[in-house]
Amino acid sequence: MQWLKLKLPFIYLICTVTWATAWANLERDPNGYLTYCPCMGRFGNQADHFLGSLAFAKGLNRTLILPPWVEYRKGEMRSRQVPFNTYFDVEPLKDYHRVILMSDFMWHLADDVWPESERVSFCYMERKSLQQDKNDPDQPNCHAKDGNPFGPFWDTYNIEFVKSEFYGPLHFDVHHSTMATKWQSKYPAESWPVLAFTGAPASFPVQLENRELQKHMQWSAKYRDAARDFIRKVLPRGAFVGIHLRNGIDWVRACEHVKDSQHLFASPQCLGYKNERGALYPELCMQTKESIVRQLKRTIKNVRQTQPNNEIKSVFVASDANHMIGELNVALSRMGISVHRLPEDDPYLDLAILGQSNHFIGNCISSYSAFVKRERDSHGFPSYFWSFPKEKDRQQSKAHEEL
Ligand code: GFB
Repeated sequence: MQWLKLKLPFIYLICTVTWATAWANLERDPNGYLTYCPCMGRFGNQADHFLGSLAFAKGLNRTLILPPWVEYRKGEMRSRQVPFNTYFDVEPLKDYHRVILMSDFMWHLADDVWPESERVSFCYMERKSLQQDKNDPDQPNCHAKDGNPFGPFWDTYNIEFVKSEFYGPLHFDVHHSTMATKWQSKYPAESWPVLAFTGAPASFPVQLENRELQKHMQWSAKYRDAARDFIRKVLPRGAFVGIHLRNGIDWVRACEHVKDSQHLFASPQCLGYKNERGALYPELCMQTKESIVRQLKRTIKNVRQTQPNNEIKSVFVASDANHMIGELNVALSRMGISVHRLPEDDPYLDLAILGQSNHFIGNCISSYSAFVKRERDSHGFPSYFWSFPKEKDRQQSKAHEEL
């Protein structure tokens, strides 16, 4: 008891300092805030959009409100919102720009900064509602909460909008023009403390200039530890290749668009933003099992020759549908290589492990693969893409090298 009496003032001091620090961090930003719904696509798309939104917030010198990740579960009508920091740490983002978790903003600052009567939704131009009776020609609207995930997203924080604002023709590229100044003069923070966007204020795929912001997206301790444990406890000792096989039915359908496009989803990551490294071709999107096995064996042999001290011992497969574990085990067993996957589907843990592999082969068109590629680039780890360069081009350049 005596011990507690002596310590009480000290405990009180610690609590006061911790409390004061927490609140000091939540002081109102006089430069304003930016919030948006990551309403397009799944994780890869949302991550691309996140990097652009982060750059945009910095360009406008507004604090970025970190949105939760929007997830879709089979059989559920409404999206689930998962707090941003479930997967990524908040602190490393602050090395680049001011950010605040959406829950912190809503619980501690919204009443003061963004009272219910002043919640305006921003969209480029009128966004028609799917319910015809809601569309009033005299009162065009963003219908920011119309449909899934739009409604469930803002509902998570009990946000209702009282008005709409159309920001066109302004856009989000703050790298190549005086766009940031235009936003600031049209929407000064004093009269527009919060800009709330119906969708992400960013392009898809991620703008070239914003790719490097990936280095500020660092996995939360939970995912870092889980990835490390899997690598240590399940994979055999030695180097491993991480591969991403994107082959679900949605992907088969998406790949049909290759024939009428210059670019599809994340394809600029290998072809270049102006197709400077070639035109789109079907195998870049969907590969045959034979070509996957061929490329994997070739990669392993190359590493054996060039890095004899760090021989590849295993392959880790991440996939949304067919992991090809049987086929790959048969094909690689003679090379003394085992093939592994997670026991249960976990898109985030798959990503975290792929990020740590010694070598990575991904799908150039997939924004899910693009996340891994950017993360690895930020660490200087090597990555390759399935069927890239094109088999014919590869043979030509090999013949050229041999000459
Ligand atoms: O991330 P995402 O936008 O990438 O969407 P793409 C694909 C989703 O599929 C991921 C799951 O967010 C995961 O939920 N998924 C994909 C995986 N690969 C894996 C994997 O290796 N492991 C696990 N566990 N899950 C495009 C979208 O997807 O697909 C387009 O960009 C469109 O918007 C198209 O929907 C059909 O870029 O690959």
